[in-house]
Amino acid sequence: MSPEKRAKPMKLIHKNSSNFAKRNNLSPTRETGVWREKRWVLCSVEEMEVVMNKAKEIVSEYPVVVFSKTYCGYCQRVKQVLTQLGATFKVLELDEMSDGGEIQSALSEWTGQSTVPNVFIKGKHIGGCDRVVESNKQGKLVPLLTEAGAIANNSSQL
Ligand SMILES: N[C@@H](CCC(=O)N[C@@H](CS)C(=O)NCC(=O)O)C(=O)O
Repeated sequence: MSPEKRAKPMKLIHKNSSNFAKRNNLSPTRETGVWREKRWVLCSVEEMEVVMNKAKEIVSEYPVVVFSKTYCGYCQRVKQVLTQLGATFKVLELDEMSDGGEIQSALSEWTGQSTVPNVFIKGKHIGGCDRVVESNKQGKLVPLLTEAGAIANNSSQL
């Protein structure tokens, strides 16, 4: 039987690989499940590691990173907030990337957050839309963005 057929769909799209492996009688050290093009498929741990490293590199490369999906209203809200604050930020639209599902699974394992938007500032995991909006309301977002170098610091002009 092909690995694709052995991988049962689960209610939750993103689960950590060891749980997925246990449920599907797989060796947790060899294979993991990822959501790819509307179905669960098996993916080697090595392949997952490559994607995890890719996600971590992107996060360390840019002051602000938003993992997003084009059709997601929460993602649009986050991008709108950041734009209104005049921040520069890197957006990755996972639904337009061939390895978007794998990246989302890697982010889920890394941060415990399986949804988009998934926002990082200066390499630190911030969270989703609710967290970003709340942090802005509390006046904490602008200092974070400024410290990250995503907003120009105009204090010298005062
Ligand atoms: N309360 C969350 C809501 C995020 C959410 O529900 N995002 C949806 C997309 S609009 C999601 O990620 N669904 C699962 C998926 O697309 O894989 C937040 O503040 O970010």
